[in-house]
Amino acid sequence: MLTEPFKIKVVEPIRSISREERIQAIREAGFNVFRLPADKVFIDLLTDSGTSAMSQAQWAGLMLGDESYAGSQNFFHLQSVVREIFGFKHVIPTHQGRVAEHLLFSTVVTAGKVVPNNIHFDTTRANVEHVGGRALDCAIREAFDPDADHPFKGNMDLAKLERVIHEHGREAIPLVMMTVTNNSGGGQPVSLANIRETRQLLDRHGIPLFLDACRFAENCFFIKEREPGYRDRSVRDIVREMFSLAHGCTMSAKKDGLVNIGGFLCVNDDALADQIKNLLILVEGFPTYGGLAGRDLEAMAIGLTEVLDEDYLRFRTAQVRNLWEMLDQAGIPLVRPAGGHAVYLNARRFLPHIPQPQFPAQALAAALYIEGGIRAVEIGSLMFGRMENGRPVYPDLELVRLAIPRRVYTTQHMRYVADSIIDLWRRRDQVRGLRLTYEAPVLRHFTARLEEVEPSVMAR
Ligand code: P71
Repeated sequence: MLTEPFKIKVVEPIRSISREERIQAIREAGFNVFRLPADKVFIDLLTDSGTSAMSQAQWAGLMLGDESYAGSQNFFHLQSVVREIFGFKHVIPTHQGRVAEHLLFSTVVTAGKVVPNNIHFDTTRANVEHVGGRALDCAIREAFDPDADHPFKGNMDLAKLERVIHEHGREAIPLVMMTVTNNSGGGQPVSLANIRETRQLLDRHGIPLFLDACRFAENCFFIKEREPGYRDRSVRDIVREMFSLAHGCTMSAKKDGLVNIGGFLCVNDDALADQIKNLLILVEGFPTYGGLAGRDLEAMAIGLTEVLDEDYLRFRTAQVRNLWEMLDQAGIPLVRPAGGHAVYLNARRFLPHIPQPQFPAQALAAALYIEGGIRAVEIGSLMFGRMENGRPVYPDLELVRLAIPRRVYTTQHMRYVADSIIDLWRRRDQVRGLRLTYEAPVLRHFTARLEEVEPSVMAR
């Protein structure tokens, strides 16, 4: 059902600036959309993270903030909600997802260890590598092929995972992660059957399984729609079953927690929880607030409950699918099928004249900004390209992600986005490649500066 199951109470004006102003802005930003001031963006699809509209209940919840340093009531509310939804014993709040990753990996990963995942997201990979570990991607073959259709394209390739275990040995693998939905591979879901089989395989080797849970509700809604045997089960039930298969999870509540800031880490193991809490106190805060205000904990507790509303999830996934369908009908190359939180353009096929060393996906993101004031994000060579033994290595996928913030944009906004992309598609041969003029040693895509390899026709 494509009709929003909410109405609008508070309005945030947005403004479209002229094409000339946009060209000026993207040049000043070094062709990096992260460096654009947000008021120069018309439709902001940079991320679905921390960009949700909160509900009236969440805004009211802010007034219930108990800002006690220790033992805030909002923590106990959050703890009970998380325990009930996910079923884990220890709930450790953090101010966002990557801190949960950092705490977990600094506790269990040491130099030379290996952490497999279906596909690591950039912060997950960076946090594994930061402590000297190796982050390996073990998703099924289809996950790396934008054109392959598969209902659970986020699934783990069990044969690949088993090979990794044999090659490196059980002792080298402190845990295995699974990202639901698989963000770097197109926001594609993982099936419950696949999680169950992964757990069985890991049990045989005594390796714990952790879920990267950011988009757990969207993943579980896809399970209800697509996986045999789950149509009549509630999403809440499916979530409980999914997390019963894991030893813990990391969560960025900025996605399916429907909040602007927040996250947590869950584990069942008492000793591990103690170690993590001690580190939390050092870097983030006391374990009953974890870097957040009491009011933020309250909003998170309420958001986690609201996200399980199936009318909301039906609308949410339909809105993303609708944008995907408008683009697909126009012949635009996309990752198939539509993801849970985003539509991904296949930049290699959109701009076949731009070679990978010239960052085709970044060039497409910049061109889309110039075209419609739309800000999307590159998930390609800028984010994941790296040097290995003095040679550049490029990722398989060269994507531009149009992430849809939750409960923020209307169906008409999505029509505008589709029309802008279709206009750009007709003039795609005018887009030029980019080269780096500045890059940071890690997570370079956030701050990189680039320039066009030759003067663009777009700019005229
Ligand atoms: C997303 C983000 C946020 C982001 C990160 C990097 C560049 C642009 C935007 C964050 C995730 C994620 C997964 C699967 C952990 C995190 C970290 N995603 N796992 O997709 O997608 O969470 O941002 O709260 O620290 O735009 P955090």
